[in-house]
Amino acid sequence: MSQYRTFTAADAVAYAQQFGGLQAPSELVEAQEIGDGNLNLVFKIFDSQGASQIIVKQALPYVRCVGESWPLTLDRARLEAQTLVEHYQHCPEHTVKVVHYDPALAVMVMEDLSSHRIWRGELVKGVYYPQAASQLGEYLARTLFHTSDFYLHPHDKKALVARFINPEMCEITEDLFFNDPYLIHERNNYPAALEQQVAALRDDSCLKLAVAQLKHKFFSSAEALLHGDIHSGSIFVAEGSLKAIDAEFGYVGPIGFDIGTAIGNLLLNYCALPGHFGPRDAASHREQRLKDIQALWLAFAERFITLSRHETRDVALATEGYVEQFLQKVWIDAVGFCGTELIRRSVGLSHVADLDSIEDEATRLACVSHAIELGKFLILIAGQVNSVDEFIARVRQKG
Ligand code: SR1
Ligand code: MG
Repeated sequence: MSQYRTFTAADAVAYAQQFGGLQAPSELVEAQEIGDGNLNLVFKIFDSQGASQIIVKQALPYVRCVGESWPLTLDRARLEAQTLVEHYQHCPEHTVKVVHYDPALAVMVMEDLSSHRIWRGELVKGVYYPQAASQLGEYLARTLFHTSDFYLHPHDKKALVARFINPEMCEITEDLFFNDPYLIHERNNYPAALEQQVAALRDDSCLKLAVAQLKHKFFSSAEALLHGDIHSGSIFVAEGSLKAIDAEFGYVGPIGFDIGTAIGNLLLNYCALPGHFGPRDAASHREQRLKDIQALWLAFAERFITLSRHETRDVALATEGYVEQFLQKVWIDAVGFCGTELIRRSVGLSHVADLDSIEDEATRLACVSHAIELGKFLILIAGQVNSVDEFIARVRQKG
């Protein structure tokens, strides 16, 4: 901590010159702070021609979107860099490349993805990337399989768990996903017109039991090194390309959490689409989202099974039929976690642009209300949804 100082734009340029690994570092002349997330400073570093070359990201010692009243560990910069480095080893095609990181300054330098765009923004605009969902499934399968007990020696797996202990970031997820929406809490943020619907979440004992089970799983199920926050704002896309960024919530947790968060964000977009395109034109975009969800799960499951057939090292876990049984449990977890993502993004502290940017107030209310109801429904029926096709049928059933 002693070495830590908050970077200015000039500091970021000097740092990129020193650690960016570029051939002509002296040509880096300018930095623009472009961070629009909830937590960090992000500088884009430009050369004298005005071309962006590299990114410098620094963790602040507090939650940026709240302020200094909510202090937050700087160790998250190390956890983010190490998670991305680990994931890059297993899936370089779909993980941003970290060039350098420094735990004391809580800084990392990474490849510039200016040729890509944030997936969430594209989904809101209705720009379709037909390969993105299956690429995300591929990323999740390869990173999660290779950091699980299927692949790692038990000693290495336990060392991985130890290296990625991430209590403060996990606590944010524990609170925002599994506590706040089901309590009266000052962090919650939802329209007054939805008070009755939100109060019904607090009063639903079956729902709260199901959420307790999911939270317990999040606390205690060390299945693989998760990204930990794999929503559409943590993903860059370009034609035929997808890259995951922003892994500061990385820890060894339940695989279904990453899958459920990813699917949940596609569903949040699904709920928001009538607010951007009107009910009639939204229909075709909604079909794309459902196709995306199917493609994501099928790509994930197919790759995970293939990897397991060829690369499982543990003799018991290699038993014929075991991986399929395991994935069935992951799927059920994913449906439940997906429901919690829908609810916490509608009711809690941290929202999504898909819903928040809907201009017409009445339409926005209807879309948010749909997301809450769909989330609740999915949490309650998770154990009865046996396949992704059934999931899609259930989503259609809810409007
Ligand atoms: C206080 S952090 C709020 C949210 O932002 C991050 O992107 C995570 O999704 C977290 O839950
Ligand atoms: Mg993030």
